[in-house]
Amino acid sequence: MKNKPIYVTQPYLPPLDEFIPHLTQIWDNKVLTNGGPYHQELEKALCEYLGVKHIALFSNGTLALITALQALRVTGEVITTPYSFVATAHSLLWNGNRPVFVDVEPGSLNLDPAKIEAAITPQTTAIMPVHCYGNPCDVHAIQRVADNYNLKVIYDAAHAFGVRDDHGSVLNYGDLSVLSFHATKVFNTFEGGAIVCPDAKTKQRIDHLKNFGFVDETTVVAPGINGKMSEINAAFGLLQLKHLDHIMRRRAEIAEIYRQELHDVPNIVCLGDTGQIVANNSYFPILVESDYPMSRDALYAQLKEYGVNARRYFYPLITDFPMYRSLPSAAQSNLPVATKAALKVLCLPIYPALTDEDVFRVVSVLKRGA
Ligand code: T4K
Repeated sequence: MKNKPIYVTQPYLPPLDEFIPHLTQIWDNKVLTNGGPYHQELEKALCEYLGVKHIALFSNGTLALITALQALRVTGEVITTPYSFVATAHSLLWNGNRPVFVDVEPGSLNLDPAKIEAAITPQTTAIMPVHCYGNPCDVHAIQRVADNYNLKVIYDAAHAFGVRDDHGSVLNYGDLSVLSFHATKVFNTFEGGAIVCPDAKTKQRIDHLKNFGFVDETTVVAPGINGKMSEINAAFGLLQLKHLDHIMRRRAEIAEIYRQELHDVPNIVCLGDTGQIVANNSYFPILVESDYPMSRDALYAQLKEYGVNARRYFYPLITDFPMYRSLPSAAQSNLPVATKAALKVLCLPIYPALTDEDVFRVVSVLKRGA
């Protein structure tokens, strides 16, 4: 019998009957979007859950990134990582910024603060690091460089929902942090995203920008965009929040099985555990080292044969895509750590509906290969 497919992730869907009353409510009051009651309620609930001051909801994380850059009036060059989903750098191009790629640290695969300074020029105005896989960047070192050179810091925190260090939410670092609530994320609203901001004035500017720049019925103060989250998405988010403890617990259990089972498999290295007090286990990345009996790509193909759809996040590097590769900072010689990591990484399946049996099926393929 063919094994049922296992995916790298699958969204958590609460029981449908729990969503029906929300739909009835939306049908009754006929407010579908433009900052309706569910939108407002979700913003409040997320501030509380995440431990942040202000949040502006968006229709997706990419529009939130683009708007964050607009809100801070970022111009010129922005230092960022090649080791991320392509939306990180695309948001810079959409904003007319020039991405300047800096290599990552080998342990976390996050932007290496020690290499930022050498990439700063008179045109540099901001840094856009990514908390890759939800593992926090070296936020204090990044802030020191930013302060020295008067640069803004916008975190792409698409993976970092709910992650905390010993000061609280990692979303409070930098000038702004941007979340994604895409279906593949720990917390999802089908599509969705948010900007976390430190003060009411910035949130107000962001709220105007995501609503075409309108401040009232007849006044437009900026060339804004339509980035609003609809009531259906917001209501689904509120429902997801109720199930988040279960979601987080199950993810942690799965991560624990992988760690225990894989720690003595030669030449398989589990990433993660880099300074967070509360992790979200949004991904489970491993490195397939060169002495493993088969290549990363052969292992990826072998897993597929057993119905296991692992993913090579993040291969290719952003700097390998045609719109970036001719930039001087995109040269492989500038990015040796990221270049190696992209050839070794494999993200293993992790999501609440995955059973222990499924997890052991994944592990057994990795052990058989070794
Ligand atoms: N910054 C970073 C660092 C990001 O990782 C992302 C998004 C963004 C910014 C931008 O945020 P958004 O604008 O997306 O809010 C996925 C997601 O589309 C993307 O959101 C995510 N990062 C990226 C890492 O992964 P794909 O092309 O790999 O997704 P896809 O469709 O292959 O889905 C992966 C697996 O998930 C499927 O094999 C099955 C499962 N799946 C997926 C969907 C969409 C489901 O079971 N149900 C679903 O509805 O990009």
